Amino acid sequence: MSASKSEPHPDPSGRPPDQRPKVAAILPAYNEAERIGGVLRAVVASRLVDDVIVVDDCSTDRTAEVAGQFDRVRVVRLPRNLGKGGAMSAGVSSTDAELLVFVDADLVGFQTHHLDAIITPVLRGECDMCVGVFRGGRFWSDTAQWISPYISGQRALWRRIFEAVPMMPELRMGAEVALNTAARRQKAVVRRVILHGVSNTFKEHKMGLVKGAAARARMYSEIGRAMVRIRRRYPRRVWRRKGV
Ligand SMILES: Nc1nc2c(ncn2[C@@H]2O[C@H](COP(=O)(O)OP(=O)(O)O)[C@@H](O)[C@H]2O)c(=O)[nH]1
Ligand SMILES: [Mg+2]
Repeated sequence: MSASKSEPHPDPSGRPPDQRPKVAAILPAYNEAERIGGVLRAVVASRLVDDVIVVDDCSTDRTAEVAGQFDRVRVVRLPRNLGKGGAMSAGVSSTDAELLVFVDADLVGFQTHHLDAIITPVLRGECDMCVGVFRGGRFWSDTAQWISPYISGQRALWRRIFEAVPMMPELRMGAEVALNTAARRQKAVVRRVILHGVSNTFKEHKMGLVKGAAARARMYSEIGRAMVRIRRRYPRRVWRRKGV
């Protein structure tokens, strides 16, 4: 599964790598051995990405082994499960990249041009955070993103927005809502791009109906808790005083 076999895509930012900020793609992955290969093939073929990091925190399948077969991929293995927010933080700590792009490891139909479409508006200075929204992949993926378009794991953002959420390692599946709040509080310009033909794999499909439904319920409670925590920790006036 070497990336070198596929031709790299042209750089849509139009800038040579030494004249643009360093970009790291970070994929939090827990038990995604069956799905991560397809996503990584798309990521490693991007000319916009300098560093590809997979964070695996105690998967019980071969996620780390599959990821490790890609030439350009660095696998960060954590000794205990920290949840998605913890994995994202560990990925960020392992790189000095200024521009971060997060991608879920269970995407279906994700291609290099989708990744580039998320990164390019930030690189070009058109926005500070760009969120990728599914469309035309699967009905329920589309519906979920139609209801809550900003709760997406696919996003590019400046490192400073990520670092403005100090409790990120504890937020588990609440990571994205916290980033949305941090971006709003920083008055960051946020844009959405549509990822045509992309969808994700449902928890119920990955884990079975009962465990999947329990994981979904847990996810909604983690999102709710994260919203409360970040708003409590950073009420609007405190952020104003901090000047961010
Ligand atoms: N490293 C790590 N990744 C996780 C964890 N929980 C979820 N993820 C990853 O985060 C991404 C999104 O998670 P998923 O369960 O698919 O959430 P959904 O897409 O919102 O249903 C996938 O790549 C998961 O493998 C975790 O505890 N640790
Ligand atoms: Mg998913």
